Amino acid sequence: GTVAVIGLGYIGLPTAVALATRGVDVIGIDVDQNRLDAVAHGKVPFVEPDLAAGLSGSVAMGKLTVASEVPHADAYIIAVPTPFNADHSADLSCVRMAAEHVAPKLRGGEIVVLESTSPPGTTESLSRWIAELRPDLTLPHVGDGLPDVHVAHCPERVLPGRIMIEMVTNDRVVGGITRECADRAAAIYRVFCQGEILLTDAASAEMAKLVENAYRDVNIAFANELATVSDDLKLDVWEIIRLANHHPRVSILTPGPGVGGHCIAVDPWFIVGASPQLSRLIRTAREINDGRPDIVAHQIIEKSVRFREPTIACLGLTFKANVDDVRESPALDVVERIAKGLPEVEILVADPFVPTLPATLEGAANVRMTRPNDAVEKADIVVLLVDHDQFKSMSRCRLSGKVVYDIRGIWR
Ligand code: SAJ
Repeated sequence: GTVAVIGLGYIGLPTAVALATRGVDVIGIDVDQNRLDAVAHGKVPFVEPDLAAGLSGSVAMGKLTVASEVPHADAYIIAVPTPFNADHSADLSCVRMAAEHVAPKLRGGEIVVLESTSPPGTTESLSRWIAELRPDLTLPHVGDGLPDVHVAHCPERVLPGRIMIEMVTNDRVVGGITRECADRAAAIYRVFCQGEILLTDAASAEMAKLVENAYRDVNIAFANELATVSDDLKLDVWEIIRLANHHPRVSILTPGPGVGGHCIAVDPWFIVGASPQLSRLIRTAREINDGRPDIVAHQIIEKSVRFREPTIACLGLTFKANVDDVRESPALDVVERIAKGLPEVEILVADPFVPTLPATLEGAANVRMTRPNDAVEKADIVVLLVDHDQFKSMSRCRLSGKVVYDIRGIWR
């Protein structure tokens, strides 16, 4: 059968390629015409290891095609963004829009899978939306008999930078509105997933996904709080974590400038939104991680004002190492704050994955983009914000005589 993948982003495109390279006929749909054109030419619109070969191969073989309108297909995978609103509630408008485009094409017998990370109850809403749009079809509601159209949730859990590996090797949670829905959805993922496929109900699958990212957020918040507290106590957080991690049951994560990306900085809010009174630890962790860029920037600004006309090099702008993604990047946030806090100071930014100055820095008259080595050479103060491999392997002699703020602890 054919699979339509709606949304060719960081998750949809790799999923489309994973299916197409294994012989499934896949149609990719996106609202962005530039993205469709790129994919139609077998070109990856973002940096992700191992995606390019699979994409160009499946396009050349005719297994992956693109369309700007949702066609009829036997299965639909919805992988659209689910950001949050200013009040941290989930913005489900893209899921709703996908439902509106899929509903008219249904004939009965199809499976619709939501992959987008969503608050508990969203898959049930998706099913109801389609039912309202297509009163002629039977859709599943909890406890119902056999529906015409099956609806399930299969949250993605791949790590950017390792998507093509993890998509195959990770275990996968599939939550159906009915058991039959889960079984049908699981059949799609068995095509490429070598991990275990765990069947459950839709709301549990939604919550499990949120919990995975909240777990990581809470643990990173712990590390970041240690960094802030250690600084206050004039202690070296890296030394303390190194020592504590020698305990057999302690494994503290790495502090940094904060938490970025479109997953860990977002998903815990969906739990807080669903149960605001009771999610105290999860909310606090979010606030600690969101507050980190300001704390880091302040430390650097405070210490820099002692210098006369210093030049500051800021290394790294992406939200984490070895990716080109600056969405919700705490490193970028820190640079913006330093640039505003020290308007007279020249700031040189460098990131091997970011070719031009991101839009949010364009207005800053004191910020310039250069190559990493040039930035370091000209600088009095070096601020390391992202642990890219290229920075790790940078020769230490370049740093001698400079004041170094190694926020990721890679040069210890
Ligand atoms: N970070 C730290 N210290 C650490 C680990 C991470 O400061 O010790 C920061 C990173 O620099 C980055 C942020 O946290 O700014 C998140 O990075 P990440 O590598 O932990 O995770 P993501 O956002 O790239 O991907 C996560 C993964 N979730 C988990 O590991 C539980 C991935 O498996 C999910 O599929 C993805 O979210 C998603 O799409 O939900």
